Amino acid sequence: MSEQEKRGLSRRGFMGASATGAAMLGGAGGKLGLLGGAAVVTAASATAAAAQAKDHLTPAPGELDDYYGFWSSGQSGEMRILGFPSMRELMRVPVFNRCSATGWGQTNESLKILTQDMQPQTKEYLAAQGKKVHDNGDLHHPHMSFTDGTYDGRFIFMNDKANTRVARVRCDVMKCDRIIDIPNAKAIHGLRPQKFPRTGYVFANGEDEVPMVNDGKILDEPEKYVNFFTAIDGDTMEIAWQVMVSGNLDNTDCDYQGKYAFSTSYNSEMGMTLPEMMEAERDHVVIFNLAEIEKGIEAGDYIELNGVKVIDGRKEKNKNYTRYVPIPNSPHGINTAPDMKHVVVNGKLSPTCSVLDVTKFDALFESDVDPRSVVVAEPELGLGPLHTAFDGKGFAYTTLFLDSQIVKWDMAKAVEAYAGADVDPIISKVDVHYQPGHNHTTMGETKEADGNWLISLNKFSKDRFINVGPLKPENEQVIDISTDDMKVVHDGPTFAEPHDVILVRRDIVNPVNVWDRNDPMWADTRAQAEADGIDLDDYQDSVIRDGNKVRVYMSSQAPEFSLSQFTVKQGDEVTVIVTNLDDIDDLTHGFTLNNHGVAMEIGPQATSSVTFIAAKPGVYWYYCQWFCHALHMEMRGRMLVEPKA
Ligand code: K7E
Ligand code: CUA
Repeated sequence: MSEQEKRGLSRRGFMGASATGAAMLGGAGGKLGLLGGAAVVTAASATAAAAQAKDHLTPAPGELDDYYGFWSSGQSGEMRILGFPSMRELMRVPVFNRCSATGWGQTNESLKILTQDMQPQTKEYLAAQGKKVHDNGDLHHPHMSFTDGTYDGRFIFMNDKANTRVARVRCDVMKCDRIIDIPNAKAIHGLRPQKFPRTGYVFANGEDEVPMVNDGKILDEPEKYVNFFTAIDGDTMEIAWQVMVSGNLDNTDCDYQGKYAFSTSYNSEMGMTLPEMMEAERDHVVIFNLAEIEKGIEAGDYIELNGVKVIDGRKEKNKNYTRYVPIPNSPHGINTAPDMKHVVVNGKLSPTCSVLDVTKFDALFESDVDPRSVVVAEPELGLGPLHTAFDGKGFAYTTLFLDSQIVKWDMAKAVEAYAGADVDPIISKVDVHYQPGHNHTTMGETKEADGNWLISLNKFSKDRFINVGPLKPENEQVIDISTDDMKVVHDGPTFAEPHDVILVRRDIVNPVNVWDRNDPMWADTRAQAEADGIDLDDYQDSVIRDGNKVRVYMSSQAPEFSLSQFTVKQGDEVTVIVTNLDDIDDLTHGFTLNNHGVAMEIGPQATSSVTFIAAKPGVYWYYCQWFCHALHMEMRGRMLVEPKA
């Protein structure tokens, strides 16, 4: 037996020797359909199988995963797609970041998406730094569009906390198609799409408060600071309205009835320093009454700020737009349960979760009842509750950041205990490694939560992997929750820094293999081609001169560019437009121009374009950087830059 096999046995063999281990394997095998007739598990076969338990998360070669995982990447600014439960990273979708592989942030098509919905003041900030686009983003919360309470496979929406933006990714091609700058608000954090009847609105929290008129003349007048909650139309990506609120908005979610959205809020004190922010015993959850807000907008009860209709829903205003429910100090995550009734507010600094009952929200707006009357449970769960996931069977799974654990608890029992019954809602706890932030169950934020798997996104990996220097990966752990216990079955390292993830049944997501030639992504490029007398679908190579602008049209078909050379003059602004005429699966080409910092992806049947200045005379090779053919290395050509006369 090799050293490796021995180690494998000592770590995993024990698990298999126990009955629960065998049961767990039966469950895992059943789910993946890989153990076949694993219903009869002998002790010996269980041990052998347990030794491979971890491997069974990875389907056999050629087998597919059961779920898509859409991962945020925090300060990396991209969205990632993983197969789940195997945790195999399948794709990185650039959104707020720049991407060397695809040319995101460099191609004209991506630059349009990155800049078209920028606020004028953002353009000013960037221009002052000699930039057109932000280089970074901080993407925390990717969430799919809903129809009737479950994922519908149309879009994924996501926030950028760093530069106050919201983006949308099209699920048919898995590319970002809109990025909007949110005015007034600062630092978009929590984000969730409306669940019912459909998305509909995308709700986005502004986390940092700023003076109402932020002109550099106000710093120390807390009463002049406000915060903004934003509703975006998910179809048009236009801002529907904003609500001015008291307190820093953290996370958000909404009901399954289409009536309310709600956000956790820390710093109800509106303090600017740590001690000031910690002062009050209680902060709050803000409940937004969608119908009342729409009525208010209709009736003209708003101010217009930077082109957005803003309703005043601050605490002391007592209008019917919002209600403030006191919650123990500094709540963080807020998660609506698949029972379509309960909402779990995670305590963070308080060891409790507060459970709200959405059926009691109407009363809050209709009469003068105590806002705390919507709280139906407040179990003490452990230290540092941050986020909660659900299995659709009445159980909740809450991450305990400080305890480095996940606690499984029974929501119904928590409600009974709050009403005075002598019951303990806590079912079990499992150690995770280390300090979990978000967790997520398969389909868990929809009414179709299936209770198969839980993932814990841990902020620290410490000793779980071989050392890679002072900067360590985070650690994400897959937990089998198909039986009564929670079993950690997989460690997966990940780079900076996923906060949140959604796990979507694979039948819901159906991307295409080849682009539609008429995709709106390159509509502007197509229009320019038409103006140049070029039909992008009936390809003619052309070099069009327009003053000192030169447009170079070519196609690519493995293993050749249609133009093996072209000539421009020193100082020309050159746009290279490449159409990939290959129309089969998995045949992406690229265009990289040596020593010009120019590179882009061109998917099958796609058109991409990139613009640069030909600054220095000489011969420059361009080549295809996407391995596409046995003669891929030969897929290249030359640009001649002639010296200025
Ligand atoms: Cu808890 Cu930004 Cu969702 Cu991170 S937030 S953990
Ligand atoms: Cu085309 Cu490599």
